Amino acid sequence: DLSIPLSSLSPATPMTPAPCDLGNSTEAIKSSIVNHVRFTLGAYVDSASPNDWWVATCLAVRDRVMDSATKSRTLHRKSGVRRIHYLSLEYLMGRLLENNLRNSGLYDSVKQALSEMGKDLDALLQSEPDMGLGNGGLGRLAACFMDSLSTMNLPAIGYGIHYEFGLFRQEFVNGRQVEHPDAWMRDGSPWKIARPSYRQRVQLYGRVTQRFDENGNPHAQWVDTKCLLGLPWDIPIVGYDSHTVNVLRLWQAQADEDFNFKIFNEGSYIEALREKAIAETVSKVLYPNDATESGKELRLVQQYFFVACSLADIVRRFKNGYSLPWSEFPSKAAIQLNDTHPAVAIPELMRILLDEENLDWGSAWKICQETFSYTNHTLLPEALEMWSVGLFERVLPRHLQIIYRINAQFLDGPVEARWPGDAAKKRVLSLIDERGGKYVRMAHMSVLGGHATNGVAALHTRLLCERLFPEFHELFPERFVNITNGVTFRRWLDVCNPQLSSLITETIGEGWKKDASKLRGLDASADDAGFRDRYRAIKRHHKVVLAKIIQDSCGVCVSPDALFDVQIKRLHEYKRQHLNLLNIVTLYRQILNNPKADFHPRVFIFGAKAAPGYFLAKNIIHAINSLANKVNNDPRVGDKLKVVFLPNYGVSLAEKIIPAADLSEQISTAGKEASGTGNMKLALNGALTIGTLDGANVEIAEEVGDDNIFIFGLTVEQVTDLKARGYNPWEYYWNNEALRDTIDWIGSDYFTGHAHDFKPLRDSFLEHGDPYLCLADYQMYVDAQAKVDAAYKQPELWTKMAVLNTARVGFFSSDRTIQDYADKVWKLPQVAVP
Ligand code: B1N
Repeated sequence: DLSIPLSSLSPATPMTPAPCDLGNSTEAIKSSIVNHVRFTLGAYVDSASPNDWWVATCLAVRDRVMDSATKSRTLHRKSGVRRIHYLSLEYLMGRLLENNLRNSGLYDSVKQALSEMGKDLDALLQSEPDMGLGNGGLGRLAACFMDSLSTMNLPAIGYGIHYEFGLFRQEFVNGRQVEHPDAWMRDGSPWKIARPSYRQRVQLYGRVTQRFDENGNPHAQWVDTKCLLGLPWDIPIVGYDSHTVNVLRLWQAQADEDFNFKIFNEGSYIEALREKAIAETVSKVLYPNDATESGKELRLVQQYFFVACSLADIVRRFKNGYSLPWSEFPSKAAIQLNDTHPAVAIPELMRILLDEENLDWGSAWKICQETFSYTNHTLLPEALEMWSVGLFERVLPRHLQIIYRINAQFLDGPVEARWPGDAAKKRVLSLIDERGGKYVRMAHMSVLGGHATNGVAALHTRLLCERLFPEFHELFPERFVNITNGVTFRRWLDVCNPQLSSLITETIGEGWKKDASKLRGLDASADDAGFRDRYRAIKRHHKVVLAKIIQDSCGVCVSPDALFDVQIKRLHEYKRQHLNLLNIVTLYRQILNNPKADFHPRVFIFGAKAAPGYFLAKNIIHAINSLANKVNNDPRVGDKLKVVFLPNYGVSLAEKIIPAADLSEQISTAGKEASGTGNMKLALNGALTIGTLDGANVEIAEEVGDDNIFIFGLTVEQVTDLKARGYNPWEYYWNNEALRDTIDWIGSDYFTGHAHDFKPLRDSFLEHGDPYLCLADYQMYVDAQAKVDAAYKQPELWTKMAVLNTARVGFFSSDRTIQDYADKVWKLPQVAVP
């Protein structure tokens, strides 16, 4: 039993006056909010702006949360349990106020308090800017994990970068994507707290020399470096119905004042400030790439900067908190690498242990392996991080030396023992890729430097073992584990769909909020016509709300009685938004050719950002917008078909779209989507999936049952066979008239008046070999869509299927995912905060 008496948590200081009333009564909250309006913001209650009220409300909530944060921190320190440190370059948090209100149980009293002061909580909630410090699934997963860690009373710290600009804001101009900077914290943020006393200094560049310790032993010394300071900002993470408040600690880069001081004294005032500005670019902006890597120096500097700050913070806590030998470090600290982006943590911990703490190589390496574990999020070759040795050597010369030594010991040790004299095996296993230039393979280092490597869905983990790391898997089979992704049901049901949340609680009690497997209790309700009516009414309500958003942001009027068909995710060829487009164009042609056909009206809804430098992705956006423009204004089509592309897709927009979706498009080429997490959120909210057997779709199909999902397309094995035989998209083109007409139409001047506009897209299908096999899956997809149409015409059947989806996706709660990590990888006990 790890619980500690509450009295031991706060130091006995009888002289300290009682803090002001942080109670949860409406009166206490009202006075907190008013105090913040007056004394924090210096505003008059009568004339405070909506933003003032929002800030004051956040601060009133934060005051209450900080108390638990301090208690959690003290308990974790005093009980001396192991903590998990989650290292991620991205956290897609979205808005925080509503989540914090619902999780902390303050929602009703704050709503009441505001309403008694003539303010509308809902309006305040919608005015919060999104904290969009991530690209897509990987960053949103990190945010869901933070929620689950606090909810499940696990001692945790999330580490990341305090980007001044998050993911760009997207706008369409004549159907084309235009990017704008996202100044999410231009006015500051009430959720973050600076911690200047925990500032860190990190080194970069420079060269390596030797020094000798007191025993005359040589150690490497990293000298002539440039220095950066890292200022930590803490964001409290409130769990649902738990008193654990962990923190997300984000590092902001600052210039090293000492460094500047020298230049100042030499009289170069302007030069000194220029250095300062350069230093601050390190945490300026999030790289807008999802599942692609760019190999840019600033990106490597970003990675090392936040890793070095975080490790120094973890080491500080270990050294200050305990007087234990270094061999005990792993019993206090587990470190999870969210993909390879923070993998430089492995040589950095080695550097600290060897060069600063004077440990021998063997002891240091053992500590590293016991501390780290690595999550792989992609098999796409272009997303596997490789840093050129030249760049690495310039930025991190000491780390490169360490990597070379890790590599030599690995190749001469276990690899030589397992495959004596086999140079080919050494080439594929090496940490250095030498197939053309020399590159550091960050994924190999991550597998080697830790004790566990996991994939994010069952299929993905199998492919990881069989295709990406077969030799590593042969050497260290026990190191590979599957941990299927999950999403937090608080944000993705309770917050975004409170109506459905209430209906569920009314039907099966509220146990599901902490144990999602209890949702199975709803299975029986699928056969209850009264329940189905209410379920359908909730879906319709959200469709009405979304229709208004569509009207406002796209200027298109859509009927809530149409089938809402949704594809929301990053724009990437492997996700195949262009396969969706092929089907829509095909339907458009069918409607023109056969106006009387019995086709249920459908609204195709897209949300997606393309990486600014991803030319074909941007061409696909332009094509969908141009198609939308034609279809929506074609009187021959009327209400049968509408196509809308909502601009600036992100967490907050997702919260509006997901509860309103009827159909969830999960149509990636089999073997390409590691997991997907939007698929889980949509199924939870009662959208049926049309999808391939890829990523977590496979497990969703197993959970909901084959009758409650529309699966189509080639399997991973069939994709492999087809490619081995020699895939030729022209065969499909010539053998399928409807497909041919569709592609020809896209290549014509019909949509914009310029035939060349979509030539890149057309050529990708044919001239460039259709690398993601859209044409191979086209007919199966069109047929599956016809089945969807037939099923939607039977509302009772459809609703039954939808209810069964909600009832059967409990497995995809991130609480289950986090429990899997805690059990299988981190060996972390729960510590209840009283
Ligand atoms: O991670 C998600 C998965 O659900 C998705 O299937 C997967 O595509 C996504 C480089 C990535 N993999 N790799 C990235 C992001 C940013 C970047 O700079 C790669 N994102 C994923 C969660 O497991």
